[in-house]
Amino acid sequence: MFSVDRKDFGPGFTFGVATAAYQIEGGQDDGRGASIWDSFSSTPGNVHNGDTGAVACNHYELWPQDLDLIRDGGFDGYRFSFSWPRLIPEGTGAINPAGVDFYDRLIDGMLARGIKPYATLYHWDLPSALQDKGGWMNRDIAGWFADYAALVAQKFGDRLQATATINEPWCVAFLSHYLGIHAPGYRDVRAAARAMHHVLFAHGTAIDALRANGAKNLGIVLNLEKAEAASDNPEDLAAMNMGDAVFNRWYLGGILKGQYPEDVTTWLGDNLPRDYQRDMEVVSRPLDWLGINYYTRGIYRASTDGSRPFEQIKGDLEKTDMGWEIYPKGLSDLLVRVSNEYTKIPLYVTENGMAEVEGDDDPRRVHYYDDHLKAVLSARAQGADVRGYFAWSLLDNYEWAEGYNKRFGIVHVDYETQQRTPKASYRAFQGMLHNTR
Ligand code: IFM
Repeated sequence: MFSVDRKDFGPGFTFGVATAAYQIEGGQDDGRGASIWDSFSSTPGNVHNGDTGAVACNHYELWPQDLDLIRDGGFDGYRFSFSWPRLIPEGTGAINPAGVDFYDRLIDGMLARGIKPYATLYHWDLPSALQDKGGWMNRDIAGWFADYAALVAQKFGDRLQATATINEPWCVAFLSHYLGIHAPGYRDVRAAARAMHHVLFAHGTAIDALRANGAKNLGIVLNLEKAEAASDNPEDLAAMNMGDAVFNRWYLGGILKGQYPEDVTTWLGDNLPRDYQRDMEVVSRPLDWLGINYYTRGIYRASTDGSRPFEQIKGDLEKTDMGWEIYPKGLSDLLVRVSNEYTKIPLYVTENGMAEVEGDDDPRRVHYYDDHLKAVLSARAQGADVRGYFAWSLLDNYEWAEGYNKRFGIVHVDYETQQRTPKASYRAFQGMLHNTR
């Protein structure tokens, strides 16, 4: 059981669960095009155990029972993502009618159960045909993405509670083009610099396209980490400042102030697209809400060989199976910081949760959620306008480079039988939310 109560959050606060298309859907034979995660995951060495999302949780067929779980848990909303290559197999041009039908059924299924659809346009499964043209490194992606956004608004917009453009642009740009850990797996500063700008430029063109086609309640979802320094010495403090700039301030500053942090533009220099400044008005289009995904803090120190602007070290707090420190205070600190320094638009915690391989009894996860829900209450008490909280994730699912080895679900999935079994954490939410929807 949780120690917090639904009433503590006041009327109108939204509780939900989150997932993403490639991580749960499977269902690759309906005319869906290839995505960068299909080829990346089937290349040896990229993903734990060579796991791919080909079947995943087979949500493509089992969605009715998954939506029943959301309804029976008492959740108000379901945060899901559209698969771009399922809707437009080549990324641009012809539409896949079976893909449109699938999302029609899914959204209508939510509405029939009283669940509000919170959609994300892009949660990392870029159509391979667009990667062939440079993907996020190519400025043209702003147009391709806007056309895709317009299609989503036309087909589904009137039934969506809210729409986010991009999930976690830091991962799309830096993790995938500088650190090489996610598809397409580049380790190249120029590739990263281009992706860092284009992903936000495309976010802005998509906001315009969504609005022009009548979609309402628009936002973006950022993954933020509380940045801390390994020590008080000036080199470590400078490293922390740079880490914070690359991870947090690039996205917050660009989107909410129309300005990138100078320390990062100086570092990236000519690797940035020429005249990127002319796009900043589009990058910073007004939003209706901001989503924040929170998992842990980052501890920074000066790079030992001086080759990089910062290094991260492991802290000594209790960790999840991802090796991420459990640090609820970081969530309240971030929410308050965003509210004080960046924006007064409504904030949503669009993801929060922990990986742990346990059976159906997951007391550590129950505790984790309880502590983070208390952190949300603390942020609200300090003036942050937090309107909702989405648990990551409804189901155990495909954890990208970690494959099926890491389990984030509040519902256990047996990948052999596709049997779903609610864990204690699901029951804790159900106990708190029961009969309140
Ligand atoms: O599984 C991911 C999700 O796709 C994006 N946010 C972080 C989660 C846990 O790593």
